[in-house]
Amino acid sequence: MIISSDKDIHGLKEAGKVISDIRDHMIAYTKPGITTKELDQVAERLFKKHGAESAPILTYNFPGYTCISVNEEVAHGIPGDRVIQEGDLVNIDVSGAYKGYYADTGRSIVVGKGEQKLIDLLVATDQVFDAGLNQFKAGAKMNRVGHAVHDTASKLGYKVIKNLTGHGVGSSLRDAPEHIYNFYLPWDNALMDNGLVVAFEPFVSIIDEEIIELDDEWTFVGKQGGYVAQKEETIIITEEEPIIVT
Ligand code: M1C
Ligand code: CO
Ligand code: CO
Repeated sequence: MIISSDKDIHGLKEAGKVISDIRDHMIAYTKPGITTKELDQVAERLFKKHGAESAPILTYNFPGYTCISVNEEVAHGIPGDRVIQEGDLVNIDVSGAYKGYYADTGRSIVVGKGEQKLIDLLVATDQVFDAGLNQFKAGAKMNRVGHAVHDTASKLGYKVIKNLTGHGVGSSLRDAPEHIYNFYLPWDNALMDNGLVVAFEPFVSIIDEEIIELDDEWTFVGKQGGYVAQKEETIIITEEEPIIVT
């Protein structure tokens, strides 16, 4: 969506607060011994408490309130019996609707004491995210974002997942633009509108550049089975710095 009033900004910020609060509660509960289903139940309780709705359920009838992806799982992991272990790489992706506005956010974390290579991956993911975030400016070409994402990841010695992208968000889980690429597309001349709301979500990876879907028709894993981390925020593009609502 493109925001057209203070009411929209307010509504998005409110939705962003609810959704990021659910994300942060889930992260706080992500400890060895808890199952991904139990973590999702933390989200269920909070969605209900706030009077918010899960976007994966509303939009796709996804079998969970949130997506929880562990180790080899990259994204869209289905909450279930899997028990979180010390050292796991866990991605929690929360998206939902509150009073008609949609927000989408995700984080990868390492549980407890983890391998150094995973900690390094998370540090790199933050740096890649920030490099991309700096490129959002009304009137600029959208392809600067992917350029900065890919360049920064490469300089740090990492890959990006090329077949996962960010997207417009706000009035639904997936608004226009359909894709915000995490690599450089020279022919893409699209410009960023002032007030455009997007979910920016680079996936930074140790070896893979592509994901494939498992037979459950939801879970994405790396084609080569390597570790991948994501950070996602819902942002409003302005002529100044973007506003992060999550
Ligand atoms: C695979 C690109 C990554 N919140 C999820 C998303 C996409 N995730 O938009 O960030 C969608 C969840 C739908 C089940
Ligand atoms: Co998401
Ligand atoms: Co998203």
